Amino acid sequence: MTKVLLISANTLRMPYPVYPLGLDYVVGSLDSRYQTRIVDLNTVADLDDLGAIIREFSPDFVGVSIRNVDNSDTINSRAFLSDYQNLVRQIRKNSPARLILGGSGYTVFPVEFLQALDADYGIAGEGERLSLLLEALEKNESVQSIPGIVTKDTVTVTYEPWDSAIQRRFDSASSHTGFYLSYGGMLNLQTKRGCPFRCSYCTYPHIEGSRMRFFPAREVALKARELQDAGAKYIFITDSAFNASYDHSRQVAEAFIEAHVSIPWGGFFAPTIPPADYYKLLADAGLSHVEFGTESLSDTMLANLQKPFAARDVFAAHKQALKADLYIAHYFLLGGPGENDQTLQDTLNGVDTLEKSVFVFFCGIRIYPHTALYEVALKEGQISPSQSLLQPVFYRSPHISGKEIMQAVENHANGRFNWIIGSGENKATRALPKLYDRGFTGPLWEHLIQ
Ligand code: B12
Ligand code: SF4
Repeated sequence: MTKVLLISANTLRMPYPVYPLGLDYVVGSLDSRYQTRIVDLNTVADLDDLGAIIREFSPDFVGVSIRNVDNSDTINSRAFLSDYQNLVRQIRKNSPARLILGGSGYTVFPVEFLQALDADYGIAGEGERLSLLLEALEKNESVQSIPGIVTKDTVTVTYEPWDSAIQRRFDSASSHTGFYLSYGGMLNLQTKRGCPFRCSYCTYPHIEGSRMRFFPAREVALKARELQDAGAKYIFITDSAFNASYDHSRQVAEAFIEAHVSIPWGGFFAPTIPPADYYKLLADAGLSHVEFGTESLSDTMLANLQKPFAARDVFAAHKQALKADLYIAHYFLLGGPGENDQTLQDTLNGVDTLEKSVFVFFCGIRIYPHTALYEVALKEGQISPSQSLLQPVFYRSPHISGKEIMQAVENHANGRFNWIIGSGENKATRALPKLYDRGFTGPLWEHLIQ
């Protein structure tokens, strides 16, 4: 039997450790000819420990899931390439297996990562294609024609959504499931893939595709029940924007009610104008936390960022979510093309009118390939065509500096606890690990709402 070891390389614990959902799908795509094992680095003491696991399992193939490239935060930027290099060194030292990379972070920089980690293969996009890659390798066939496959000779990568079967294999008895259940109790769930919007800085349509592919609502609800029955205390829906289809998200909520899903859940939402009573129905189905990707409250900036809504829509969505008694967070991305004193002021003044919410501000926007922002940055000479963006590079508005933006936000926040600046090294989020240790569950930002 061919043995496949899959390693989740993500050990970031801010804002909290994230269950390696992608690997459930990768394992689910491999049939019984393969003996698979998932190792989550969050559950391994150190790299020596990992070395022992690798030697004992003796895999034919090792897959490494690369989720985070960096923490996308200008204020306290952290990149993870050197950690991945150490990991790969340890794998190579303990196994002659062929090394295959994949994951959402990997998909943004497939050729760069393959080279930097000297891996044998990579799969950009959906990992369900691992089955095709392994089959071709075992039969000594060429792998070049499989979409998304990266080899040492690849210069450009083809991206194609996976339209065949998608199956998640969730193992409630695995040690990593136990880890997430005991640390915050949060597991995660996907209801569809793809985002139809085209926000200028965003990688999601590139990672998942821009065509939405829906999972049947009943199947999603049964999976939610499986997570709940395994002991989950909270479910995060990982869709790029859960409400990108109001119809499908409503069907999922109705299916949750039918399947008696009783634990709270949350996810990312676009603050577009919802149909009447949309948030009420979702709240009745257990939705407790809404995370709006608002980004700005200046209509000029919303247009520049190609957001699919205007400031007035944000206020309407907020009002309806508030009426449904939901916990609300708004995320802001400041410093994009055209940001200036006035647009910033419009945003900060607008934020003051949003009641009972948490506001998270990122001051500076990470530039990723395959985005409209990349083209703007190139045109403005902020980056060059040959420049690698694997180490974080942030867009700088010509009209206002990152420092000035941060200062203005800090001044305006005036110490309010529900105004969080940056990704998680501030006072409020430093307290999170202690709360999880004490048995608190879910994302916990609701405790900051004033
Ligand atoms: C949901 C989400 C979150 C949620 C997660 C909640 C939860 N409990 O699950 C929250 C809000 C907490 C979050 C936080 C962060 N996130 Co986030 N998040 C996402 C999002 C939208 C979806 C991830 C997901 O679960 N997808 C669903 C699963 C099924 O897909 P997948 O993991 O990609 O797996 C598929 C493929 O990648 C592949 N695959 C995966 N592994 C492997 C392995 C092999 C060997 C192979 C072959 C294939 C393969 O196959 C899978 C099935 O097709 C992505 C963007 C996106 N659309 O992908 C960003 C994303 C992963 N996040 C990102 C970042 C940066 C962060 C933060 C660092 C942000 C911050 N500063 O706080 C933190 C880090 C948190 C942590 N502890 O790691 C980046 C990572 C890339 C980068 N720039 O570094 C992404 C890609 C968004 C972006 N900006 O581009 N995030
Ligand atoms: S920011 Fe959100 S809505 Fe916009 S393209 Fe990305 S995932 Fe879609």
